[in-house]
Amino acid sequence: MGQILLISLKTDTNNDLSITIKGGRNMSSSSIVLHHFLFLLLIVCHLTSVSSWKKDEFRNCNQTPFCKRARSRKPQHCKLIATDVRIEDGELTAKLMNPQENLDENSLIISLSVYQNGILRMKIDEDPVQNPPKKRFQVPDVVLPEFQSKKLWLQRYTKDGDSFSVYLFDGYEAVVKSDSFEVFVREQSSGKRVLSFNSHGLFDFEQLRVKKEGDEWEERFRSHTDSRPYGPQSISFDVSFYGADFVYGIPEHATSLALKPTNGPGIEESEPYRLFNLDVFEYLHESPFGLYGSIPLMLSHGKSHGTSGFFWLNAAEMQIDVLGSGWDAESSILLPDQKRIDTLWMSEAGIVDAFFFIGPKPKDVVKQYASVTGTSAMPQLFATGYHQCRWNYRDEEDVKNVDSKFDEHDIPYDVLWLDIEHTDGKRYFTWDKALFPNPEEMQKDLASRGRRMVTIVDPHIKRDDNYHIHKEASKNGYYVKDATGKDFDGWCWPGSSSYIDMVNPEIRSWWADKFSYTEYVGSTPSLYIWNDMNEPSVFNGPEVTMPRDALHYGNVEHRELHNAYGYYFHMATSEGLVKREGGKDRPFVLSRAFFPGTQRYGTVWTGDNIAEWEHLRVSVPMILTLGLTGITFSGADVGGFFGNPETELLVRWYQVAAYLPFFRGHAHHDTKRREPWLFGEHNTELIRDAIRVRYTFLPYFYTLFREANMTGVPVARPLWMEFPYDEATFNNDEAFMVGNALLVQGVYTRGAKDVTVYLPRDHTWYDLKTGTAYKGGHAQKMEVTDADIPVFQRSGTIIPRKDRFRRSTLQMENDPYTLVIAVDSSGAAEGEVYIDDGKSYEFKQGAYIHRRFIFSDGKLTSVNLAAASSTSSFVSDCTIERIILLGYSSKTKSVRIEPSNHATDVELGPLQIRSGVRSSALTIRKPNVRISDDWTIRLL
Ligand code: NBV
Repeated sequence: MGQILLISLKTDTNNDLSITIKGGRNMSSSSIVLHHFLFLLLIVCHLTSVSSWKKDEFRNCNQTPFCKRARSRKPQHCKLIATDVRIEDGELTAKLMNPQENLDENSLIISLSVYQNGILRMKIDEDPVQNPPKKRFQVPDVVLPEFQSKKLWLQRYTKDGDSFSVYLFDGYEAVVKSDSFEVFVREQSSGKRVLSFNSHGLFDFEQLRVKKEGDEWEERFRSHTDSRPYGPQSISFDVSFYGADFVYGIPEHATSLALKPTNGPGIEESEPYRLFNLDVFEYLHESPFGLYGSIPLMLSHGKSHGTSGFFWLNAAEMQIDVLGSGWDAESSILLPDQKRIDTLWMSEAGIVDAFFFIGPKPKDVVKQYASVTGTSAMPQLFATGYHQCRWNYRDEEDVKNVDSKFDEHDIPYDVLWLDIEHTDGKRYFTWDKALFPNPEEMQKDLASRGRRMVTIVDPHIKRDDNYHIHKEASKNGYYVKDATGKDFDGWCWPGSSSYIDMVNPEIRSWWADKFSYTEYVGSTPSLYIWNDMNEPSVFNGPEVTMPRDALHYGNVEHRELHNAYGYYFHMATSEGLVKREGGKDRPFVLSRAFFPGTQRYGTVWTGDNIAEWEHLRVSVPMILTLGLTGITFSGADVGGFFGNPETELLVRWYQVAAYLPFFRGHAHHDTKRREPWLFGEHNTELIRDAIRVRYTFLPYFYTLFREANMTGVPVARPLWMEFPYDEATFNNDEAFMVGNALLVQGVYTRGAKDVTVYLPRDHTWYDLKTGTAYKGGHAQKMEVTDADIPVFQRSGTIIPRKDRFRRSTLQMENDPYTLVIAVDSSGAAEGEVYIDDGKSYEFKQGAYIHRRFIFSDGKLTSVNLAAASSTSSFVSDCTIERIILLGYSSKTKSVRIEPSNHATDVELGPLQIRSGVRSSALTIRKPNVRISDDWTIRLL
C-alpha cells in the first residue's frame, strides 16, 4: 500500500490552474489513476491553450521587473565616466565608475578589441578586483575560434579632449568618450557616426550583491516563484544607428521585415521585441512577442550610410525597444545632425559582449557577422528538396501509401517525416512496435527510391526507470538540476520528464553517441533527425519553460543561458549524426529553438503557425529575417500547422514556399489530411507544378547554399540586400530575391486577380513563365491566375536548372543542365553553378565543380572557380542540354563551340516553361558541352 496523496487544484485570478501534490512516492493503483488523470489534465490544458494564443500565460514587460525598470529610465540616467584608459593585451581598457561614489566601489571594466574587417568587440563586466559573489555568465561556444585569431593587436590610441580613439578599418575609428561615457564608431574623415552606445545615457548595470536581511529578491509570476538567489543583475543600454531609414533583424518575431517602433511619441503603446525562447501555440501573425529562437543581431539600412549591425552575445531574456523619432525630445541631449534610429536593449543577466559591424553594404554586414558566429553548414542535396511531414504518419502502411502516392501523382519529394507518435510512449530513440514493427525495412524501402526519413527526438526524457536513456542520464547526473540541486522534473509529452544538460561537453558527447546504429536501434543511414520543444518546452513550467533558477553545469543558472539551451541540444544532435557516419557525411537536423551559431548545425523552422493567409504573408519576412541574421536554411510549415487551409491558400503556400530555403509541408494531428493529391485533379496539378519548379531550380539553390556556406550571404534575400540604393525596396517584405537573379512576388490574398509588383530600378526583368521583359523602377499591377505567382529573372544573370522531371534529388544526379541567360542592356550576363557529391565533406578537400558562366559579345564562356590546390576531386559527366537566352536581340543563325565543334541546333523559341504558354527567346539545343569543362560557345 502506498502513502496518501493530497491533491489540490486551484485557479488564481489569472485563471491559472495550479496543481499541488503532497505525499509519498509509492502510489496505490487509485493514486496512479489520479496521477494519470492529472497528466491528462495538463495535456488537455496545454491543448486547450492550443486553440488560441494565451497572452496571460506569458509575462509582459510590466510584469518583468528588469524590463519595467529599464523602460522607465530617462535619458542621462547613466552617471558613469571612463577612467584609467589604457592599452592592455592589445585591447583598449578602462574603468567605468560613478565619480560621486567611492572610487573603488561598483566600478566596471570595459574593454574594446578590434578584429579584421573593422569589427569592434566591446565587453563590459564587473571588476574582478572587487570579488563579485559570482562570475557572470559569458556565452561560450558561439564565437568561432578562428575569429579570435583575427584580433588586431592594438598598440596605441589617440586622445582628443576627453575622447580616446582607435583605428578600425578603411577610414573608420572607434571612440570612447570618457565624460559622459559613450562609445561610437565613426568615419574618420567626415566625423559621421555609424553606430553609438550610451549616447542617451541609458546604460545601467545591476551588479551582483550578497543577499542581506530584508532583501526581497524572489519574483512571482502566476503560480511560479523564482528564488533569484543572486538578486537583480540586469543590464540595459541604448544603441543608435546613424543614417538608418529602417532597422531589421532580432528574430524570432512574427512581424514585418522592417521593425516598427515600439515606443515614442504618437506610437501606440507596444511591448518591446522580446527575445526569450518559448513554445508559443498559435502565435499571432503580427506581434513583438518572442517565439522559439533568439538572435540579438540588429541591422540598419538607409540611403545615407548604407548598412550597419549591432550584435549582443547574451543568452538571458532580452527585450529591445525600437524608438520612434522624437522619443528623447524632452532630454537636453544633442547628437550630431544625422538621421538615426535609437534603440533600447535590456537583458536580465550576463555581461555586455557586443559587436559593432560597420558594413557599409548589406552583404558586408552579414559577412562580418558570419565571421564571428560562422556561416551556415552546407546541406546535403536531398535536404534542399521537398519534405512531407505530418503529426503523425500513423504506421508503416501509412508511410508506404503516402510515399507511393507521390509517385502515382508524379510529384517529386525527398523526405518523409515521423512525429512523436512513432515512439514507444514518447521515449525517443524507440519505436512503437505495433505501428512500426520494421523500421529498418521501412527506411530501406524509401531509400531504394532515393528517399530519406526524419524522426523526432525531443529534449524531455521520460522519467521511467526502464528507459535506457533515463537510466543512464540519471545515474551519470546528466540532467539539469532544480534550484534545490535535484534533477529537474517537469511535465511534457511523456509525462514526468527531465532535461539533459547539453551545456556540458561531456554530456553532449554522450548524447551524440546515442545516434550510433547500435544505440538507436531501428535507425539506418537514411534516417535524419528533428529536434522539437528545445526552448525548452515544459508544460507546467513558468511561461511553459524551465524555471530560471534551475541549475546547469558549472553552476550556471538557467536564466543566464536560457536562449542557448536549444542551440546546445541542436549542436549535440548534429554532432551525433556526424559521429554516426564516422565524420564523413553532413548531418541534417531541424530545430525549433535557435541562437547565434545555430547555422553551423542545421536547419530551423518557424514553429506552430496557422493555416491563415496572414500567416503565409508573415512567413516571408520571418524567413528573410532569419537569413539576415545568419540562419539561411529556414522555412515555415507549408499550409500552416494549426487548422485546415482552404485549398487556394494551400496552393499559394506551395507556390511561395517552393522558393524559400527549407520546403516542408506539415500539419497538426487534428487537421484533415492534406497531402498534395487530396484537393482534386486541378489543384494536384498546381501543387505538382510548384514542387516541380523547385526541383528544376535545385542546381541554382545548391549553388546559393554554397555561397551562404562560404560567405554568410543568405539564399533568400530582402530586395534591399541586392538593391541597396533603391529606396522603394527598403520595407518591401512581400517580395524577395532568391540569390541575385530571381525575384519572387508572393500572392497573399484569396481570389487575387492581380498583384502589385515592384521591380527594382535599373534592370530589366524577365517573367519566368513567358519570358516577357519588364522595365524596373516602378510598381506595376500584374495579372495573376491560380497557376503560379509572379517570378522574374533579373537582366545580367545566368541561372543553372535541371528541367527533366524525376522523383527525388538522387534521381536527378546525372541529368543534363539548362542555362537560362537574361542579358542586360549591354548584352552581358553572369552566373555560377556549384556541384559536389551532395552529401559528404569531400568538398572541403576540393571535391567539387564550381564554374562561372560569362556571357558577353555574343559569346558564352565557362570559367573554373575551383581552388587550384585541392587534394580531392569531383567528376561529373553531366552536360548542358539547352541554353535559353532572354533579351538577346542579335540575329543568330548558328553557334560554334570551342574547343570542340560538334553540331548544335539553334532554335528561335518557343520558350516553354508551362504547357500552353509560349514566348520568343533564343534557344540553343543540345550544345552538349560538359558542365565541368572549359568551353566557349559563340553565337554566329
Ligand atoms: O511533436 C508534435 C508537434 C510538432 O508536430 C510541431 O511541429 C511542433 O512545433 N510539437 C510542436 C508539439 C506539440 C504542439 C502542439
